[in-house]
Amino acid sequence: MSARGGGRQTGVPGAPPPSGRPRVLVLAGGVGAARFLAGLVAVAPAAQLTVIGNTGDDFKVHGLHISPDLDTVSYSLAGLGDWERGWGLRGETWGAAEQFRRLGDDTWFQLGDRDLATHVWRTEQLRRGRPLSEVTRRLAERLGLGITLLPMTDQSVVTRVLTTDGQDLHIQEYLVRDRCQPEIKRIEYRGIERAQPAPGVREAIRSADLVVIAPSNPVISIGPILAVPGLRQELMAAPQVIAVSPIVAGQAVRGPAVPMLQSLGVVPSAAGVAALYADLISDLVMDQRDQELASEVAAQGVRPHLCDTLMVDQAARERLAAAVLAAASVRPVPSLESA
Ligand code: FO1
Repeated sequence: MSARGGGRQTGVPGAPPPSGRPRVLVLAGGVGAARFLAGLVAVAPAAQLTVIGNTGDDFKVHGLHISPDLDTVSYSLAGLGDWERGWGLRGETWGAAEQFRRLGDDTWFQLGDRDLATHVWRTEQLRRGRPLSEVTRRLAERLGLGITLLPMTDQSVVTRVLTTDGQDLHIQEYLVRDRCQPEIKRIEYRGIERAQPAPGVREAIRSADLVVIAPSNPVISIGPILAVPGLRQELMAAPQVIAVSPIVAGQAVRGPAVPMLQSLGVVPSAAGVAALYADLISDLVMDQRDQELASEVAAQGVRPHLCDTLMVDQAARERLAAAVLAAASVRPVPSLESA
């Protein structure tokens, strides 16, 4: 059975939380999380929503600090995101990229003109000495997100991919420049031992009625968050942690989760995801196409919930978010419905 029991029971299973406004915390990477969150805010407008975002993908381009996962979540909740591409802003233009190219700068990591303004603004705020958490709070406020968005840490943590041919790549070099081609030997979260949870992160976990691990890459999106010293223990004491599997029928919905899970010796399946999170989660929302894996998930002490997890449009995003809330036994659903 799973080690999960819920150390800090703030709600009676099945009953609405005492505050009336359920506090839902989501651990988020980029595109998958952004899609899920767009569904969640629509079906749970009364929830007090906090998102802890991965910063292991953060990157410097043209001297600017880019926080891709925080931006993907922000843009999508602000209604500005490009759903087709998955990252960046809708209706973007690329004049600055053209000029960078003329000037001889690398342009494999593309920054659209409007997106560039976010990075210039963030970099200047950081230069003035503000921590990333403060800068992210201001950005969320100015974009009118209506949720609390927290980076996992204010310290620099960089996800690096060590390859079998001896390369040591920044995650963006692996993902974007090299199109996930190099064979992975090991993945490291460099700097993680010095990282502290950003202000508000521990408090958000301690006060959450429900924690949801979004359908993000377990290795490069959720892994760095769980590796911030102390956070895994905090999460183990949360009343209920539910994950959504990003693996459907042995394939990642998007991105290189399959070779990354394999590099950890984890089977790339919903059952593998359940095994990876088994000490944290009580429930796994997994795709109905993986029905035959449900008993394997249950054998790990994790309750399986089957539904269509492919978020092809807003209706599908909302259906998945509703399925997650329905799976929650510290139940935020009644008060959400009456809101
Ligand atoms: N992904 C790409 O595949 N190509 C790009 O040129 C690219 C640029 C980019 C710029 C800003 C940003 O916030 C994200 C960007 N992404 C790009 C997405 C990003 O590389 C990854 O999808 C995430 O880091 C993984 O969650």
